Order: sequence, then C-alpha cells, then structure tokens
Amino acid sequence: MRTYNTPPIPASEITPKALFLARRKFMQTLGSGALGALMPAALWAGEKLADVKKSAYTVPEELTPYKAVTGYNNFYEFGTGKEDPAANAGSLKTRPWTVAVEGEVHKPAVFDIDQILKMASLEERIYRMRCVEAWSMVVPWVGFSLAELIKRVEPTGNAKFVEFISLHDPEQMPGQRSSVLNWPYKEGLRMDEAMHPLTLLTVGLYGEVLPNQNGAPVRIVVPWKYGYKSAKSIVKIRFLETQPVSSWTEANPSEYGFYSNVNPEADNFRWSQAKERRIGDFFKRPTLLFNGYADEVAPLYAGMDLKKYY
Ligand SMILES: Nc1nc2c(c(=O)[nH]1)N[C@H]1C(S)=C(S)[C@@H](COP(=O)(O)O)O[C@H]1N2
Ligand SMILES: [Mo]
Repeated sequence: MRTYNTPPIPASEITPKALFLARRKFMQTLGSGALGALMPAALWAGEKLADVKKSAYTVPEELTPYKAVTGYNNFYEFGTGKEDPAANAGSLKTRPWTVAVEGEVHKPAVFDIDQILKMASLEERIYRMRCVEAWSMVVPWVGFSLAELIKRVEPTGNAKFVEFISLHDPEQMPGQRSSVLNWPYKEGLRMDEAMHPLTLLTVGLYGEVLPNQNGAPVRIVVPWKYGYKSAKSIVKIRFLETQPVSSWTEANPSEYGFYSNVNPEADNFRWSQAKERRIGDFFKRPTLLFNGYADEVAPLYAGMDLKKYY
C-alpha cells in the first residue's frame, strides 16, 4: 500500500516552523498584497507542496520511513557520516536559489527556484533508490521529469551529455573545507538518459519541500543508477558535446564509471553489488539489474557491453 503517516516534526524544528508560519500569517494579514506576494509559495523545509499528482512512474513497495529517508544520508558537503547531513545541513540557505542552464542549448537560462516549481505539474513518484554501499530505500519523491526543463532550453544538435553541478560554498557547506572530493560535486548523464521520463527533477519528498539533507531546494533523481549519480542542491546544468567527468570518477575511476547503472553482477567494486539491505529490513535481498527498472531503461543500453561501460 502507498499510504503513509504524516512525518513527525523533529522537536528542534517546531519552534522555528511555528514562528515562520506565524510570520507568514502576519505578512498575509497586512493585506497589502504586495508583501504577501513576496512570500514564496513554499519556503520552509517540511512545508506541504500543493497540487501534487500521483504518477504512473511509481513502485508498489513499502515506503522507507520518513525518519530514515531524512536521517540516513550521503551528502559529503555536510560530512561523511550518515547522520552528518541531518545534523549539519541547517546551514544551507535554499532561498534565493537559481539554476543556470548553459552550454549546447539555443535558449540558455537562469531559472529561479520559484520558476522551476511552476514549470510543470508536480508528481509524487515512489522510487527504489540503491546506494553503492549496498543499502536501499523506497522514497516518495516529488518533482517532474527533467525532460520538461530540457525541452525549454532547446538543446542544439551538439548536445550529447548533460552535467549537473552542485553548490560550491564552504561557508554554508562545512564538508567542503576538506578535500574528500573535488568540489563542487559534479555528475552527468547521456542525453537520452537525461531525457528519459524516469529521470526526475526533484523538489520534495513525502509531499513536502525537500529537507536540506536530501538536496534542497532541487536535485536530480535517477532511480536505475547508484545513488551518487543523483546530484543534490544543483546550481548548474550544462549541455556538452563530450562526456563530463564526475566527482566520484575523479576520485576513483576504476570503481565509479560514468554509467553507474545498478548491476548485481558489477565486479568493479571492492565489495559485491549482488545483494542489498533495504533500510529497516533484517535480511538482505537480491539487487535487481537496473534497480528493477530494466523494462523501462534497458533499451537505452541495447548492444552496449555493461561491464565495459560501468
Ligand atoms: N551534492 C551531492 N550530491 C549527492 C551526494 C553528495 O555527497 N553530494 N551523495 C550521493 C549519494 S552517494 C547518494 S546515495 C544520494 C543519497 O541521497 P539521499 O540522502 O536523499 O537518500 O545522494 C547523492 N547525491
Ligand atoms: Mo550512494
């Protein structure tokens, strides 16, 4: 079933959230309209997103609890421990926020996050997520197909790849003061992968604005690839003729290839990818080729040697 309970509000958030709501109410009752209009539709992490439709791109699996989805994360900009992002990402300022779209496009643009939120109708999509560290989750994301944004900027015939670049700001991202990765965090997709309807431009989860630790205010989610392909808190999308080099490939090219499709037979890692632990489960389960999305995405790789193009 796809029902879920209202996520619990951590005690630490109750006071500021209540204050925020009170302040907004105050602004709205000023009645000037002008001030009210200045208030963004959705600002506070945890705030409900309006008009979210159900999507056909959804798996009928039990959801990973909100607490785990938002409390057990990889986001090295805020530390390398799984609990570091939830503890430290409060310093990320998600407004104002823009995403620059450039490179091989006819209509380069700088989109404000509020423009992005209105670009296409928001959908809830329950996706299986698979981290290369052999754990997995089922997350009800909110967003729309990245293809919707791509169509607006009209890629040129030279656009073969898309690069996603996360925010680089050591003031807000304390993890960037150490060089565990080459900052900013960079990832990429081939054009047809980026255009695939499953590739989600993501602004929320569990019906709410994305918590900072999950990559607020906007991130990519590519459910048939290992988690690191899904770049968080992106500020730039670049269309390229040649394949970009991602941060993880720079760190360790023999393990982190460009494609990084979930593959139980992948033998390029120091540890096996054959099984995974769904967060909350005791027993491991077998990992599925393309994370269970083979029907949808296997045609993208027809004729390719998936061991060579890992
Ligand atoms: N900018 C940035 N994006 C990132 C990461 C990161 O460290 N920095 N970690 C990746 C990894 S390894 C995973 S598994 C997923 C985790 O997403 P989640 O915390 O929302 O589950 O984010 C990916 N995106
Ligand atoms: Mo990951």
